[in-house]
Amino acid sequence: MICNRFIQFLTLNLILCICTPSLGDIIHVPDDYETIQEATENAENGDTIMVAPGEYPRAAGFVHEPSPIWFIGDPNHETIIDLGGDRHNGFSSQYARIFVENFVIRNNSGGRPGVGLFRTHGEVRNCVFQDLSVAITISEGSALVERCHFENNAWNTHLDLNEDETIFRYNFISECTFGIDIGYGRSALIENNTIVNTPNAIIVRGSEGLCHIRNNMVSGCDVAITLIAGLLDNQIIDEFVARRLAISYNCLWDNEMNFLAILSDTTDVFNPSPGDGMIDENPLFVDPDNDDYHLTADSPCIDAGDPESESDPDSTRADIGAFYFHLYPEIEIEPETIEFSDVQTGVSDSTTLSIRNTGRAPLHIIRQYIEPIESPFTIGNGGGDFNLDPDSTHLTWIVFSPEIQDEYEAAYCIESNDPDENSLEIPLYGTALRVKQEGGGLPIELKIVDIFPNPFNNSVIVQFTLSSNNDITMKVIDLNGRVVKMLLTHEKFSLGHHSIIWNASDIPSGIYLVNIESASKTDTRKILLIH
Ligand SMILES: [Ca+2]
Ligand SMILES: [Ca+2]
Repeated sequence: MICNRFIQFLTLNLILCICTPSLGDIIHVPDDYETIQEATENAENGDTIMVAPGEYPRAAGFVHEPSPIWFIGDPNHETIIDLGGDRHNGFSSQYARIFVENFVIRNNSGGRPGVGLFRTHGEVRNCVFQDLSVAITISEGSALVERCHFENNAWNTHLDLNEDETIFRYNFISECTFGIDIGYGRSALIENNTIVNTPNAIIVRGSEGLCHIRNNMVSGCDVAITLIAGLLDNQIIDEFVARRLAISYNCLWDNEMNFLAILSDTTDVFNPSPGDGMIDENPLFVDPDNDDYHLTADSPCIDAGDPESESDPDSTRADIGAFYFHLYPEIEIEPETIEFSDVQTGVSDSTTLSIRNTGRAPLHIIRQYIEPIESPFTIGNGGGDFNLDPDSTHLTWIVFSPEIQDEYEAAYCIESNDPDENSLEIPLYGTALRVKQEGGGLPIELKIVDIFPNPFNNSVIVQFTLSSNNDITMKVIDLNGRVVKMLLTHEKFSLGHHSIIWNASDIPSGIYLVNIESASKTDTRKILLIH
């Protein structure tokens, strides 16, 4: 619920800031104003300040307005706010809602924040925070902090008395003193962060609200999750932990200690609730010695996040950590060619193609078609677009219905999201013989010519002939005479050969009778359905 709300929120903001500048003006720094502060003082509510690549000694501090306001730097992190080691804030807002994206903010001192939010809501995305005494402070407000890198800061995110839920997701934190520090706030969602080589990775203080900590990777830290609370009786620690912390689907690996509770009268190890998806195995990083904490293909953290959380961009279950491992679908089709031999003209034959997903991500079939369109080959049941989960198979029927004696050649084409085989072709061959003539070559009666395959397990083709244009009713009857399926009800057919496909997946196995009926004639055939 909460995630969806924020995603909608995020999407809306992207639309506001990128797609519809008419809601506010776009101001360029340094083209329109030389400094970010000057641009901010001249901006109006809803404006966007685009800051060009370059190094800037200051960002902006403001009180009530403009609000909301967007600050957008270069997406490749070439817009740098270097605070020169001084006691300066980067962006700091009281009451005004601010959105900060794509900046590198670095190098200050004296407890000042890179982004400071007081009594407001702010969103910080795709920023790099380096060598700061505090990266982000949020006081009596709330924030969304997403896809940021934090390196070598004393304090990363410090929340105090926040009112609404604050969200930290997909952040990478390395070599900081404190990772994510939830102060005496009410609630927070800490998900899919990777925190390494940071003495105190996640700290939760106080007793108010619930902190949901899921899908995080914490490795090489002194303590992964610390709970600090005063005035508590040690006897109720379990109940207290359960009320304050929901910890699930995290990989805590190679830390000195995973859980530590510091209470008023004791310091103790606590155990949140074992068995809820926690992983205590080597996450198999690509190259941690060179700061590459992406996952390798055999990592136990792939598809090991909370199944309830948002899917990864490859449509698979969430991975653990800030860097998901992209999985791919793999299409496999059998047989490699299809050949129909000696089919009588006016009659249909059919066979199935098996489409299998042998990859690790969902296979999306975008389109199936026969090339050229004008050919006696058609796609029967199983055509169209669909999704196929890993390790599943789908059957598509190929039908050959020649009208003229000849040799035919065409291709069945399938388009999918398999990255290296997004378009595949299966050659189709068919030879047609002249129809067996009874009388004058045209069908002389109402008759079921063939039903195949028989026995069948899901789909069956019923072929019939008509001696004249007629209204046809076709039904399936069980051995007690009950109608289990109406296939046709007074439908007009012209004289000649016809076939229809019946998908019987919703009917139990058994012997059935297929009955065809016109105003004056009727014919019945027995079939065996085996699921
Ligand atoms: Ca995944
Ligand atoms: Ca492939």
